[in-house]
Amino acid sequence: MATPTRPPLSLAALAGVLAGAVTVGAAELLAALLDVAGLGSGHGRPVLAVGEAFVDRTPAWLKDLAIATFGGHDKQVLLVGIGVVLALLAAGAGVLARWRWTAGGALVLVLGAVAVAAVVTRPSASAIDALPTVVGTVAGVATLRALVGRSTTADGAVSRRAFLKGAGAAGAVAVVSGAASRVVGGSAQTAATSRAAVRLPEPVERVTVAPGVQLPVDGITPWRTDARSFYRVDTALSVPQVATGEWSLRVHGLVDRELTLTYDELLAKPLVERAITLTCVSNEVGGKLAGNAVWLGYPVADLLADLGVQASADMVLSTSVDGMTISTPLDHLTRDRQALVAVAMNGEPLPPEHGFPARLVVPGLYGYVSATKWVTDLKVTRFADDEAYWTSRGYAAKAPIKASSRIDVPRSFAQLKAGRQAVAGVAWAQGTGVREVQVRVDGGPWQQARLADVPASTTWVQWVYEWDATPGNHTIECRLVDADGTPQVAQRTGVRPDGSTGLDSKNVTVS
Ligand SMILES: Nc1nc2c(c(=O)[nH]1)N[C@H]1C(S)=C(S)[C@@H](COP(=O)(O)O)O[C@H]1N2
Ligand SMILES: [Mo]
Repeated sequence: MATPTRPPLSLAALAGVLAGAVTVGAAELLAALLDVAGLGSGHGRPVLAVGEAFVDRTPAWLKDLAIATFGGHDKQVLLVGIGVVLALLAAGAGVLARWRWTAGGALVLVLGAVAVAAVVTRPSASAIDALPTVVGTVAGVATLRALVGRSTTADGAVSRRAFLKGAGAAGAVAVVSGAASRVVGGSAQTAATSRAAVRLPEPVERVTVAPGVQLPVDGITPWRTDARSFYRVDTALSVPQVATGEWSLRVHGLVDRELTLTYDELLAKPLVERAITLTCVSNEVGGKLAGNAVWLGYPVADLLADLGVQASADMVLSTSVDGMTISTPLDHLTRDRQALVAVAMNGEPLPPEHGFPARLVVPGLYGYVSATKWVTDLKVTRFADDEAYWTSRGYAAKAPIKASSRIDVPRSFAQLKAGRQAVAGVAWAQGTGVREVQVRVDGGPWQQARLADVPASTTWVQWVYEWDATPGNHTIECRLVDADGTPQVAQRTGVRPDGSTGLDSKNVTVS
């Protein structure tokens, strides 16, 4: 038997993958240690940084497609994709190293350099955040060298055993460091502990939710959306974990007096409840990217009232801990006391996914121009001077929510029995409120649906139409008329640049 002087291809590829795993594991552990020591800024994790840099550069159409295809799972899909690409590249580095180890090592270095570039260009990252990736890359190169170098000794049998030993050791290092980084990365724990300790104050203004908000129709969207089923849209790949003790809100810019508010100071303000339906600009007609909750918070109008907002200002640029920027027309925030710096949702402190400790909630504007989660900074400014994240990515700077209505029951392609059938759903026109919802079958005359109660015009409203279904195939459509008497726009348009229009419809078969 010939004595191999190089490991077989498969083992070389495995060596590459293990070197990649050691790189990531070591970097994750070091990043977690730096964060716990208070030295890192929470941005030192290379895979997340690469993913977030990728999200920032994703063209809007691809982003829309990802949201439409994977919904709330778009992040997991992206991370799995990055993992697969990384594993393939790492295997490639192993194969290169088998040919010439410097070539394999160089590929690992290039990958490390890309990750470092992603890390240091994250908003609010500091130079020290690069350290974990640098150290991880060095560890990865060393692993590759040790594994490929070891098995190039003269005796094939011994070298294979030595390789497997080395591979086992590298695998163990990767798994243990990865697991340890989870344990050390206690920021999630600190944030969760501080959330559990929050005692919400009694609101000084309450929302009274009558039982009549909810129609007795099976399958209709509940009027109030549970936090767990509330849609989620954000660019952060890992949910920012912010403890109340480390949170503050700075208000500055075109104001006579700046202000910095701690969480305790915010909770000590007279807080009010508001029922507000949030809607995403990416929501297609008939889509599910809308949710309704009762929020508790401090009116932005009250917050700004004492600060002497200057006459030239026309916008508030809000920034979150994860670097998202959102521009909201000043007038929309101050003309009434509806817009909130919110701390709670449906009677509970905000869940981390929905912006704990605090977020903005503004009725009538799509989330990307209003609903900043994990908000820490409000800059009073002008549209002429500052541009927000999505505005520089092809979405409109100003985006009121377009009135829309949706059929929840029956479902598409439902098989129904002839006779009385409930057609029901929700409708929203947060600007004015919903006056009427109408239903038509097969393009016939518009028929009036019955509306449920609502505590405010800032929420969606449930509706139901009792349809006398006749045998055959039918198309059911709905539309709303807003409180000003304007019917919902029937013309179909896509979500970009400022929200979709068109009528929802369902095809059903009645027998
Ligand atoms: N920090 C931050 N806030 C954000 C976003 C984000 O990506 N990051 N997305 C916005 C968008 S596009 C929408 S539609 C709403 C969604 O809020 P939700 O996830 O609580 O439903 O949050 C807004 N606030
Ligand atoms: Mo959104």
